[in-house]
Amino acid sequence: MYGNAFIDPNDPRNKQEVEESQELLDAFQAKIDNGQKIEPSDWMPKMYRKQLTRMIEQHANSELIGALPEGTWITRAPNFKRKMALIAKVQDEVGHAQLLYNAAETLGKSREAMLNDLMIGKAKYSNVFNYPAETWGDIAVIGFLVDGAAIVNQLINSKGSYGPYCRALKRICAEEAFHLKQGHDNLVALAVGTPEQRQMLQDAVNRWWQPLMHFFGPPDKQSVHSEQLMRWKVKLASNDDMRNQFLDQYVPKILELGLSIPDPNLRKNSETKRWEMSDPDWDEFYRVIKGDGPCNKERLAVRRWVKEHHQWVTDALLRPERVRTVPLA
Ligand code: FAQ
Repeated sequence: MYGNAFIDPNDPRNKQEVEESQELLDAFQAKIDNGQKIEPSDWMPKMYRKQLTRMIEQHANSELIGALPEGTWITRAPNFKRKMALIAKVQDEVGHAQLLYNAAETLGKSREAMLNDLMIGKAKYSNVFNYPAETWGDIAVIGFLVDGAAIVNQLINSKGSYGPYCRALKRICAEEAFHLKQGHDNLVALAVGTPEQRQMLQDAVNRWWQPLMHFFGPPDKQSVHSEQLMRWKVKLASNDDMRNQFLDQYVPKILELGLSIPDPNLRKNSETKRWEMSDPDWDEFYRVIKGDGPCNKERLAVRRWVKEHHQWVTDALLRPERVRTVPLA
């Protein structure tokens, strides 16, 4: 058990979910409809617990793995100021994972189990982090557009029904606002730089555009969980609505820097106010999230390495009896 937030599902006091009467289900839904938050000690349907655990765990995993593509550029940052900013950002992302694992633990799954499921490839994390950061241009695009996409999603989710998740997201969004500024500063520096720098940035935008369109999940008609999650106000916008909101906010910002978007069919329909675009390759999306993306193996290998080499830190903190101490001469 890690921290004091973990609720042991085998403890008889936490067995409220066994009695799933219609009356309880109706009262639960009424609470959500009234805008009240659900807290860890409240009764909740088994499926609510399961769905939230799945979503928060995937989100926590994304923050942890999300530190890796940018982390590879810390030693190669173009100057000291950018290196310091990147170190701080990467550290923040790992901190976000901590906050989210804490929130997920309140639902009964231990952090150890979540990290283990991640390491063995059983648990998912965001598709975008299975792509390489090939140049410094990719760092600008991740900092501005991936963080921008994450903020769109997280601001919406922070108004959801589960108290611990919403509180974690409020804090995360505040920090992400700084990430966005460092991403934008990087992006502008390259966009107004030499022709080579502009080209490097444009290439990065071209590489990341499709993964970014995938980021918000499959189209609404293919989404498996949206309907239930929206009824429970865990999600407050559908995948397509979030994607649309992202395009509304970020397409003008990309175009005003003189960059282009690698989709000739992208345009806003003035009547429906919705963006129309080429259908992103959804087969690629499903391949990547099932473990067959360009960097999936590399990302999980890092987690295995960390487990192997840093287990002693966990042991020292949580199981000091297992740590062999060497007497000082
Ligand atoms: N990647 O039924 P739906 C960040 C899966 S944090 C991988 O529509 P749902 C910060 C989905 O799990 C980024 N898998 O799913 C940062 C399900 O599979 P399952 C993470 C995806 O839950 C920035 C299946 O497809 N953010 O970036 C993805 O209703 C920069 C069917 O899909 C969150 O996790 C995907 N993109 O909606 C860090 C936010 N999309 O579980 C470092 C919380 C879908 O049945 C640097 N999550 N799938 O096997 C959410 O809001 C939702 O879970 C969605 C998906 C919107 C992601």
